Amino acid sequence: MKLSVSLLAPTFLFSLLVLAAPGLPRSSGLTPRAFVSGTWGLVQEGTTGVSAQQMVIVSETKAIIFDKVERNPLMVNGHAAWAAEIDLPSRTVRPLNPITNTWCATGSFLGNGTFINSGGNPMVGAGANGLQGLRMFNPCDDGTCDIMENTRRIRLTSNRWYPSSARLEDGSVMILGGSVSGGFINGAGVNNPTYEFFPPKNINGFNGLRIPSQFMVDTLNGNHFPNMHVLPDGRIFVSANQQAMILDWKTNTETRLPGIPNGVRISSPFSAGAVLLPLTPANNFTPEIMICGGSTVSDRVNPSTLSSQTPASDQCARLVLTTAGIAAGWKVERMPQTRIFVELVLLPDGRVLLVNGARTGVAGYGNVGDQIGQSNADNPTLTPVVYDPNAPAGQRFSSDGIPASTIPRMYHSTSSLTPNGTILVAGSNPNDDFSTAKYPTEYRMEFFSPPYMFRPRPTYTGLPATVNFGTSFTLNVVLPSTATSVVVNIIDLGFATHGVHMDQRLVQLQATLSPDRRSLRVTAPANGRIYPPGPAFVYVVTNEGVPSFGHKTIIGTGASPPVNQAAINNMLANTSGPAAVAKAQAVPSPTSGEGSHVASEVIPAPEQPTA
Ligand SMILES: [Cu+2]
Repeated sequence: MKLSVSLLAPTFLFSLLVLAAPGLPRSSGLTPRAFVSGTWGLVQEGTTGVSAQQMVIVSETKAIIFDKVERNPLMVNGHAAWAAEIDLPSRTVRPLNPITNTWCATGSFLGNGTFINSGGNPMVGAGANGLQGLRMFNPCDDGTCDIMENTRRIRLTSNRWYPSSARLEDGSVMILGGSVSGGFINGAGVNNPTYEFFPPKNINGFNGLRIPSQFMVDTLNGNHFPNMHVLPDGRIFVSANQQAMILDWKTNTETRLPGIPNGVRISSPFSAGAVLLPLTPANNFTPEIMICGGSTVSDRVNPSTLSSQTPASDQCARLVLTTAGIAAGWKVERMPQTRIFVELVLLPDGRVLLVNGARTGVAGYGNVGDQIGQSNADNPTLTPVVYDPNAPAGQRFSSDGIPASTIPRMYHSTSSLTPNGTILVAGSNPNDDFSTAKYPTEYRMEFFSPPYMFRPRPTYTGLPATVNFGTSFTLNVVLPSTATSVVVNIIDLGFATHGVHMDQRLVQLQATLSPDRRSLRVTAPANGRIYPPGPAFVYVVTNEGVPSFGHKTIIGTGASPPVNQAAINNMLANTSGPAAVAKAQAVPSPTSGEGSHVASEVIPAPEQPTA
């Protein structure tokens, strides 16, 4: 009989930890490789009412989702909604009412816990022009909060369709790239190869205006939704198309890195998933990036010559971002199947779930020669794969015990870890508008439950509402009887869209369990470069790999990011609001699909009445 590693490893490590534990202070400096094996749960329950193109967990009980303006069944203010709040315990939804079209926007939290959604799409139907949209949301528990927009005063410098964003060490957000108008793919005629900050900064001589990025020129055409990860030195890892770099935003310096191996393109419409692997005391908070999936097809041909049947890439590539790691280059592994727009979701036990996506084709809809319905992709990957970054090479991927879904999660689907440890999957809509064709507009929610959900769970109380850098706090814990030690993992659950998870991050904290196992002394991250100030979900994880519920706190002081009024004034004085939108002039120019059916007149932006 052959025992699989996933069965063997936890028992083996568990016994090591038990042997090591007696008589020693139960420090959590080690990264546990233990995890719970067994059968996963999968339930389909609840519907989202708007298609979940973008998903973000905003509190212990709420998620919000954004869609594009389309004929969704959920109504608000007499029109079809394109945003909604999900109540996770009851799996019900409440419509939200943004002013502008959130189609292919990005999202990040500020350091004070306010969520911002930025960029978007021109006017469609009831939705005003969102290309320069900047929408704010303060989470609430009482069903009264909504998206706040003031399109004349709070907006981006410039049009951004398919941008990315990242929360920085000062609690502000950087927004990078995108197109000035939409289409299947970026191109020189529509590129916005710049970045900006919210709130605007006077930095590098640009005083609130957008700052050029040569990387976003050099990575044309396939560079929509570049992957961004804030590194423990404060710089930002950025990858797009076949290239990677580190951006020092304080000096506007780009340091190029080895390109993505084997010619794989990794950003939309050749969307891979990317993740910053857990930062732990055991790895000395050394950053390592993993990028999975993508495609090797050309980004220069007319998309009608591409096929929904072309296999995507099965490559996962890892790069350690130290001098030695960069010199050693990308390490390539192979997933059990090829995947396009795969989601990489960090689990509380330090593993990564690969979920959603398709085996063949590319992102988007209405473009390739042999569309399925309107989908540019086919052959959905219905069974998730879990990846253990600490297992020996060759033994890291497993679908043992994971049920297959019956619901394809194609383009415009999303996934996120939730506070209680389940993984929420929603969305899929490779269509211009609501459609029942294959592949339809999908509203059904699914929840995957890893085997740890069925074990006795640790619980804790005493988490402060804010936890400042370098400070310590004590949790009162109740551990399962078999647990001998714990670690504390704080997770930024991130913002999911198009296979990209903005800001997703797992940082393991220094923590010491009292001899009676009832209190846990925890030390916050050292600074905002290890964990940018803002929301975190705190999971106490046993040596057997069983996490607690992830209660929410704010890392840092909870203060608003720095506001430079002169930079704001300069931005407003020297940029205009949403301008006339030309049809995409990218080469090749899309004549159908995403971006081909939008209003192109100048749209006066409505001002939201002030309360
Ligand atoms: Cu999109």
